[in-house]
Amino acid sequence: MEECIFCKIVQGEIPANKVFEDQDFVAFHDIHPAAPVHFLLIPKRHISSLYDVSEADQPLLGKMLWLIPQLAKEQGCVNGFRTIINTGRVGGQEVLHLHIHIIAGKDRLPTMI
Ligand code: D5M
Repeated sequence: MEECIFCKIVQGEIPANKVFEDQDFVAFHDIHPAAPVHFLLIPKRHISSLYDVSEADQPLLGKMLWLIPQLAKEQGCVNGFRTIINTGRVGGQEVLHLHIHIIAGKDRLPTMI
């Protein structure tokens, strides 16, 4: 996806403050943090949104969920965290590459991003 900004992060074409990377995923700090901890976990493969996943994506999605608490702990989220997935226009999704927001670090976390 030539114009996808998150694909460009995956390809190393634009910089990101990465907190994790393996063969399937990248996690990096959100450029507009809504809380002291605010990072995004994305699959390297371009999937536009949660609306666009297929049955074959189940292992990827399972790994994605499993990774969240590991990365949250590494980022110091000792008392929990919030996850947000915006999906499509109605869901307020701005970047059309599947991503999960992981936010924490203050008492009143936003419910929407
Ligand atoms: O949120 C998309 C999120 O992506 C939003 O919180 C800003 C963030 N963003 C956009 N561009 C970048 C770059 N280049 N680095 C880091 N974070 C970025 P959504 O759920 O689509 O509304």
